[in-house]
Amino acid sequence: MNIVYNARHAAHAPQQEFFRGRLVPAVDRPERAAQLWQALQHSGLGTERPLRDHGLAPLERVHSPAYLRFLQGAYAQWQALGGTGEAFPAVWPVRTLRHDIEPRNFSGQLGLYSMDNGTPLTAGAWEAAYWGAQAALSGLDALAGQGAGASAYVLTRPPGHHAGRDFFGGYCFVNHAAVAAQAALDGGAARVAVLDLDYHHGNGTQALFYDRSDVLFVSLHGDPLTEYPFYLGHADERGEGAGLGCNLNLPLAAGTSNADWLVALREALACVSAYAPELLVVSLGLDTSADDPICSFSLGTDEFTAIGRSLAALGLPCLLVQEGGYAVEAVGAHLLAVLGGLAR
Ligand code: SP5
Ligand code: ZN
Repeated sequence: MNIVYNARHAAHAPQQEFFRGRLVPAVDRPERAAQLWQALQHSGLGTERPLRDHGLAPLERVHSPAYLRFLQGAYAQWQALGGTGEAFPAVWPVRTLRHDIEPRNFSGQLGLYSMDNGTPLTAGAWEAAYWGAQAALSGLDALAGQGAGASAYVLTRPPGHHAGRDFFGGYCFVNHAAVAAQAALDGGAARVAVLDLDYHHGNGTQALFYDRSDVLFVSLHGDPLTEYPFYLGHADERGEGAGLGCNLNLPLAAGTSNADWLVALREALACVSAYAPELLVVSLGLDTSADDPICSFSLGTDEFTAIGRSLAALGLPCLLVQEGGYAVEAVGAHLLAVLGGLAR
């Protein structure tokens, strides 16, 4: 097992986020990744691989230049407006408003490039997210030439799967899994599958590849009728144009039993297998656990081990990228269960 760690995740250390109109303690805290890293180091499960800088070009294959420019300068602009602490949007271009003109006003830009007010934009968000994408690309490098059963785990935060071509949200700024999938295609792969196991639907990843046949997106998640991100992730979203049939959503009711979750996992894996990708990217959210503070599935160590074993059974090169998972005391054990199952 190859492991790449983005130590610069700690540059993004939000204190607060909005929840029901009030500022509450931030959920995506550096402690999450510290716990994961500590668990990994004591496990003897993998070999750390170097984090190499691949520059901005691979991010520009997924995100718009205007959005990347915005992200890099956002916090300085917020401060120039007199903003202190984390930046939060206050206005959004909803239906009937225009998306094709970037306002000169920074509040206008912040709304144009975001999807919610629950994602604190900190001074270090860009640094942490940029190096997260570099970590995912480095994980991909580690897999090169290692053969069909090879796997790599990328430990980073903030997560990425809610971030789209030109917006942040759901604690995500840069879509690391999508950047890696696109880089694999650019490196010569014909087909890449992305399996998203986070509790929340990966709206950013889905949207990025929705009309394409060279990326299969398959996701198990809390039903968006009741769960974030609410506006995408339904079962009738099957892809469009050339991508028709290359998108599979398996929304599950909050409170779904572990047995039913595993049935859905089997269906997801059968779909991945049938697609015969050259690489599998897993958006590995651990917020499906019974211990998670913001989610409503109840996976435990046995189920996380089962995830790892079923991924191994696919016999595909596998790049796992860390997404959500907020039960600081439990995430380490859950990660080791997945990686332990995979390594057997
Ligand atoms: C990658 C990922 O898991 N993103 C999740 C984004 C969820 N955002 C909405 C959840 C808001 C919960 N905040 C509650 C804090 C007070 N308990
Ligand atoms: Zn999540």
